[in-house]
Amino acid sequence: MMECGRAKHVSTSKQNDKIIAALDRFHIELPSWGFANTGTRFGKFLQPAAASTIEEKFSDAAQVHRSTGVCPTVALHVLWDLPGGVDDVAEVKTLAAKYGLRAGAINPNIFQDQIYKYGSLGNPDPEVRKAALDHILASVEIAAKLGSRDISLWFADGSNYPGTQNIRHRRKWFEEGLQATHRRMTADQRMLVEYKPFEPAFYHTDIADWGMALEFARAAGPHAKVLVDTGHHYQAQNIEQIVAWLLDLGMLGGFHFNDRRYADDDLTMGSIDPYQVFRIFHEILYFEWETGKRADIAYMIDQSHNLKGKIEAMIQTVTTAMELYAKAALVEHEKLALRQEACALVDAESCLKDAFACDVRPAIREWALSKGLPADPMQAFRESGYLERVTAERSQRNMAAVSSYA
Ligand code: RM4
Ligand code: MN
Ligand code: MN
Repeated sequence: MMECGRAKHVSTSKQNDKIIAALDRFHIELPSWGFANTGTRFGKFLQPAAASTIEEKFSDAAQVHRSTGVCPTVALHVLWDLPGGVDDVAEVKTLAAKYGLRAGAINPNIFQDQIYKYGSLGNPDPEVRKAALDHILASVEIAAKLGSRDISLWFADGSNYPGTQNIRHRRKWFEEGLQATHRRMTADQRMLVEYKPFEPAFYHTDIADWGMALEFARAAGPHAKVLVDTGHHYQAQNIEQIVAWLLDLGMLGGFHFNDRRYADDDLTMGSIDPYQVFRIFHEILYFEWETGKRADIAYMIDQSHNLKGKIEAMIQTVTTAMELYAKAALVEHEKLALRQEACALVDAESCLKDAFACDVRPAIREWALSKGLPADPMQAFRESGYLERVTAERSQRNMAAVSSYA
């Protein structure tokens, strides 16, 4: 049995080495929209320090990267971050570099304009489908110019009532749109197809689950993969099994991490069920050990906090991600494989439980100090005075922007 699973509870030096090696290759991408004022369907509670401009978003993201060391890229939503499209690329590049960051996944916005009331690529109106495709193709170009590899596609398409849309036609239109997108991509780019079972559509969603996303990705072309957003599943769904399947099929492209209690709640990663995140990371690391291959996966955060301070919530998220990844790195794979083979159920399960129970925080602190990073990212951020400074700079403008649901 692993030592820290019993009396000691902190990692041994051999385990420290495993944690350090794991963290050396761990990166997680921040979402630009996680730093802006966002709300619920019913209203926004504004935060005086929230970012409104792309420069402010990069500046805030840089605080998270500075304190944790594992977030060099920022995912962008085209209309929110590059409203001028391709013309904004040069400025975004300059700003990213100014704050020591890079642009990450590029997310087209094919869900908010009035024309998308009945869908984007799945809309019965060919002109709307074309407008959506044009925007996605422009996003591909933006990504290429920014040097971003991933085009991350999430569609709000679907319908609210039985019988109101032809599901098969919409499926074909989606396939055509995704194929056209794939043809426009460079050989270095990837398309990530995200699925979601409901919301904003509440009867059918055009890409409702991983099977549909997988089918679309395969139909689109060799550089299309599936994106798993942990909040986009039905209750009790076994997400790590989906992860294991997609890994085995070579079709797992990336994650949007967040936690949930009821629906797509976008709560802080690991706040409700840290063991689930651990199990996901475990499946990935077990696959890597068994195959000797590095899984090519983009880890991204997809959260926007209404109530927690945005930068602090992001630091908390990244810290949690590092801890759970480090715990997963402690699973003893050889032992696990033998125990699985022998159907030694209790002992096999213990391989996971012992690793999960291990306190990896001292090893993470050691890793951070060896990289010249603060041992305690949250404390370092709080002591930096950054939040007070931007609160003073931004609060007047933020608090004037009150909006209501109706
Ligand atoms: C969706 C989905 C997408 C995100 C949009 C704004 O629920 O998770 O990834 O970009 O929200
Ligand atoms: Mn998402
Ligand atoms: Mn979501």
